[in-house]
Amino acid sequence: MTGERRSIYLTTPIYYVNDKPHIGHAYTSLAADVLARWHRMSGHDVHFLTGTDEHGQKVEKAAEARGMDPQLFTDTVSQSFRELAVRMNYSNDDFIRTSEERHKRACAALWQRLEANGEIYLGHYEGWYAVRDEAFYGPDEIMEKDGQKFAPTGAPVEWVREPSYFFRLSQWQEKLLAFYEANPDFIAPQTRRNEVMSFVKSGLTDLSISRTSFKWGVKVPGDEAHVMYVWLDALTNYITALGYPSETEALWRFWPADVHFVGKDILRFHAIYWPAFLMAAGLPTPRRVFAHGWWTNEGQKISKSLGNVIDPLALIDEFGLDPVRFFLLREVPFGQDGDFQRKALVGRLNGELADALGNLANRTLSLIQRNCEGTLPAPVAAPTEADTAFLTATGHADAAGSPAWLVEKVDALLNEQKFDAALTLIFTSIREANGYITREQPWALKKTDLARMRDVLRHLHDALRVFATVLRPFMPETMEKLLDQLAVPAGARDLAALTTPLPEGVALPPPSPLFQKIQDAAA
Ligand code: ME8
Repeated sequence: MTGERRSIYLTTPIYYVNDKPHIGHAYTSLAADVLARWHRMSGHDVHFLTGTDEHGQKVEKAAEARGMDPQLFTDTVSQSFRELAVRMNYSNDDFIRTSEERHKRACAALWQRLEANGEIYLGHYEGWYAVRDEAFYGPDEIMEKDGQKFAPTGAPVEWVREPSYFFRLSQWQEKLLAFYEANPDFIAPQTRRNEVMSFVKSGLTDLSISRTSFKWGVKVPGDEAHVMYVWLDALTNYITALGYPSETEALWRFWPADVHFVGKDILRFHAIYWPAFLMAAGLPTPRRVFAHGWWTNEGQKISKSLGNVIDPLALIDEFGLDPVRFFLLREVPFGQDGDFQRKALVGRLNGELADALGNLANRTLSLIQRNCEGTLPAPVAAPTEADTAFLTATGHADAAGSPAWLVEKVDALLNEQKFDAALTLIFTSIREANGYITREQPWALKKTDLARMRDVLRHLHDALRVFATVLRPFMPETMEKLLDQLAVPAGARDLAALTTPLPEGVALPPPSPLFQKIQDAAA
């Protein structure tokens, strides 16, 4: 939006293909999608990556349980994540699968580089492992219940004893702490940064990075009895997708990543192991890892055994895609845990989308259609005090000028991944616009002061154009529809175009409702 064009790289976690996607997976990718769309609309060069994590014991076991060959099984489940991306209207530039050849090449290259740098040695692992988390746990982290041993995450653990290669993570403790100090924005939100730092301060041990007790993984170069630890394999996806090990490839311009979006459950892997691997390999470290919170369903933990897993596709079928996209980012401050409540979804959809935004657009556009021959009027008189107050409140720097501050504020908030705050700000402006239309009553002016009515409608049209533009990344389809109804040309829908007013006399198509209200007995 301002300043020079930058290359921006945004990623989601690559999801395990042990089961079909649910609302949590949809949520992380949605956040990345909105930011990708915003940056593109600001004129930046964006690469947005998502995909699937296909190796490891967890996936191997899921395939076994269904009596399927792991490759065939992952082909099927990976496809359901691809379909989710299409149904959620994500604008990802690539979809990576860790069973692809390009990825195996990148993993081997990274391994060899770490080995050449003296960061890897062969030893023996003996300790606890949780297949569900694909993570090793120290003896002091283990809890016992009814004779069963568990990780702090609640995942059952098993005792593993096998030959293993190790990464010298213990040597990186001080360097990691110095890195966090030098890069205060690397881990967000701040509370999570403190957690990671105290974990690192408490001491790091060398990390087992290969397994020998199963086969479904990337083979260790030069020692095929070992497959790589699935997290070393998985994290590498972020550079595979940019052409690593060829650092001269065009896509390499996107490294380091601007934001790795992750859930809080996998922050440690991204904030500790990943920068350590990269520093050890002599590669630049990502700029930020943002760990968002955890969704529950009507107050309960989401779990298959409770049978309360929220299927994003069912939600889309019931409420429409854009209301679901809007709700997920509007309802809960990004970074905090959130509870999914149907009642809240219906309330937001009816109150904010249908009433506040939908009605405003419909009333304004219907009045223009009926009373201005369906063409865009130009302001005639100098703005009144009420007009100036309204235009300023809805983001215009001045009554005649550009919608500077709203766009700049939304930009600043989105650069900190404050999606909810950006939406709150936009909807506060929309409420101002509703106040203005109620006070000015253009429908009454049509009998008393036609020129004034035209001016009021024009100001409302300008405000609606700003709202539709800044909301485009959140609700792409519906906001395109609104921009069509506002007669904003396809080439004038980015942020820079907002400074150029639409010419007088543009023909507007007949308006139609943007959102359907929900009459919800279940809410
Ligand atoms: O961890 N609320 O994959 P995964 C919010 N393959 N977000 C949720 C959620 C919930 N209830 N449930 C899941 C893995 N998520 C690894 C990642 S990356 C190199 C490898 C989201 O399929 C959230 O983003 O278990 C979480 O981090 C991710 O799904 C875990 O997906």
